[in-house]
Amino acid sequence: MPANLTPEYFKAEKWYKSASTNEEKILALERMLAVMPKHKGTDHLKADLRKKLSRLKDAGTQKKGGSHVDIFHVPKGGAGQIVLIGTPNCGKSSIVAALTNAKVNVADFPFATNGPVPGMVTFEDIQIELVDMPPITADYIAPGQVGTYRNCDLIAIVTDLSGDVIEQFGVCMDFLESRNLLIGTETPASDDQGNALAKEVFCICTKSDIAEDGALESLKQLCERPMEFIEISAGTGAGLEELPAKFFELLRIIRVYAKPPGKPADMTEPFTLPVGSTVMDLAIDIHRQLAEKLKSAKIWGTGVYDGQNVHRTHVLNDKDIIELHFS
Ligand SMILES: Nc1nc2c(ncn2[C@@H]2O[C@H](COP(=O)(O)OP(=O)(O)OP(=O)(O)O)[C@@H](O)[C@H]2O)c(=O)[nH]1
Ligand SMILES: [Mg+2]
Repeated sequence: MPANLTPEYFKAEKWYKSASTNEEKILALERMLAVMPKHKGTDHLKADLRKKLSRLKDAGTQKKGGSHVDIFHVPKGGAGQIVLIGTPNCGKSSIVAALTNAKVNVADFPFATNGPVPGMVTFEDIQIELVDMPPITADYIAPGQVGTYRNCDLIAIVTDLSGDVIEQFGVCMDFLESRNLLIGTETPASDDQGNALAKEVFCICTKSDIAEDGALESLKQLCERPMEFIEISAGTGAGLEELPAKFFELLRIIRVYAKPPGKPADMTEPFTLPVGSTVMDLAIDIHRQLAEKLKSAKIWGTGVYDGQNVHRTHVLNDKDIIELHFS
């Protein structure tokens, strides 16, 4: 056993030993490799873990199609996917019920939800996907559940302001941290292949109608990382109206409308792109091969005059209208 292995490493090793699916084992091994101190003494162990990892990955690709369905794989829909995490009975399903048409199970007993349920939230002219999830506790998380968080765009921790917020928040943060899901910790945000592992996180504080005095303030004080806390009540509807705009802002996306030359822009179905995207990124999003033929672009929107010619590196803003010309 090499010296200098850290508590973080042992935590990941414990996760590996308790993992019940190959997919989760892979994630745990990746975590072990990511947090392993880098020095000569760990070379052997590193090689060993890499071997295990590649064997598991091979097993995954060789598996014949058929009976196994991963219920925690939620295909992405809409302009972005936000997945809820929280302890039992904290109010997750009630939020999805209030904002979407999804059929979720709201109940006054814990563990009422046993699989992911996606719903669509409307924000102005786009749809954002919100996924209800089974609860987690300090000791239990459904096998494979981590996969939904791994695949999403944004994670929302739900805390019940009428309960022990510090305990609930701690359980969620411990889970996310130990699975390498938090952006900005010392561990890398992506794996060896450059796949994103870590996610942005924010917190929805619900049941404000029956909140304990000072619950939200104590939670904000406790949280060491910059994080958005949004207070709502699914019971009375307080704060719910502002949530879709918040989701849009936190997903860090923009909407752009494509205008065919000589015709009005199609204002019904915007393209959605990450903040910071350029004219060229839009062209690639429309059609990769066509993008190579991009000759010029005209824009109507923020910081430009109407119909201004812009370069392919021009950074787009929300609600810009773009006319692309191809050669
Ligand atoms: N007063 C009040 N009650 C709420 C609010 N949101 C949810 N509840 C109640 O809290 C209980 C649990 O709500 P759910 O939405 O089912 O909680 P959950 O987090 O999905 O629970 P699990 O699926 O078991 O993890 C239900 O009895 C809800 O009616 C709220 O904003 N105010
Ligand atoms: Mg539920």
